[in-house]
Amino acid sequence: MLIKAPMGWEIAERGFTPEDVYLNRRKFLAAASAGALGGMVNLLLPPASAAAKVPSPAVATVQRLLSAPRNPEFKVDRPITSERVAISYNNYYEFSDVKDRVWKLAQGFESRPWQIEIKGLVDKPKKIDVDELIRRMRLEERVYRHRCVEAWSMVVPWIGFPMKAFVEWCSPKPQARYVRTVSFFKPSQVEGQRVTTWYPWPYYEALTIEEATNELALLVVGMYGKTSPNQNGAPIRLITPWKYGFKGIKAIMTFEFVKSRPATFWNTVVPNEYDFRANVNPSKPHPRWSQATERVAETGERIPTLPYNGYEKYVAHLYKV
Ligand SMILES: Nc1nc2c(c(=O)[nH]1)N[C@H]1C(S)=C(S)[C@@H](COP(=O)(O)O)O[C@H]1N2
Ligand SMILES: [Mo]
Repeated sequence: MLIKAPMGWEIAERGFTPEDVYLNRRKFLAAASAGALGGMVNLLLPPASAAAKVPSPAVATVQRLLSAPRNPEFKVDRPITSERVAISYNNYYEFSDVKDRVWKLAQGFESRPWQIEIKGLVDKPKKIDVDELIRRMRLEERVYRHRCVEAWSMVVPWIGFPMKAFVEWCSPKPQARYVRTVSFFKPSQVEGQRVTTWYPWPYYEALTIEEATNELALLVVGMYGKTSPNQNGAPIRLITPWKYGFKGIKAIMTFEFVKSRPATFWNTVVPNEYDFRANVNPSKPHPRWSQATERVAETGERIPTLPYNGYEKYVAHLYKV
């Protein structure tokens, strides 16, 4: 025993993955607590340098994603889009305005480690690492319709946690009426921020507190049972399925609680085409095209668009005057 346990650590130090190290450590602790060693346990503890390595927070995130249950409340009467399509046909202007180039350009993007800042009208402004935040939240999978303002659509199994739980954890002051979200500014890592310099980078969006704490608003950290790939907004993005896709800001760094309605990216760039609410509405055409139908991205099939993208019963009350 005295010889065997330290050897396990030496092997782990020679370059096994954090997961192996973590599991070895668990085995070791289980053996140590089995009783045979009694008061000698401390002598067997690994050096601080080895202990500091594990378990990595990102590994803990992966383990939590794998056990996130699907929420049966959210069913869609259409097939789930293939993962291949959902992760290779993307809108993400920080990388490119060409949808099938985004995933390639996004491969080298550093989406971890990632600090999130919570500020503005909150009891206590704070910063938290994304994996620490994920550890604190109850993850679930939700299959949602996903409708871009350009009139293509998908059905995606997202994994995340309700924004409502996050807002409660932020503890906003009563004067806070909106949640403003801001993405990253890293022109050295992303081509779009170097080339399309006329856009007001970084991407920024906002919701009313009522929208943000509605049951549907989801902060997404994974999809198809894995952590989100960079092109879909790793490490954390918003999904508001009753709104056009552009409200679903990717790679969020800042959440700011404010009193008056903040400016938003697309509404600032083209105010006559993209409004603040951006609720899916088949009877209100875009100035340049109809919104009555949508093209299923995977098949090319044309189907009718539903009011609030099919989520009327969850959100229509928010917009009654
Ligand atoms: N930061 C950032 N977030 C963004 C965008 C973007 O260009 N930058 N595009 C939006 C648009 S227009 C859509 S339709 C969705 C697309 O999400 P998906 O690629 O995961 O399908 O992301 C939204 N979030
Ligand atoms: Mo979009």
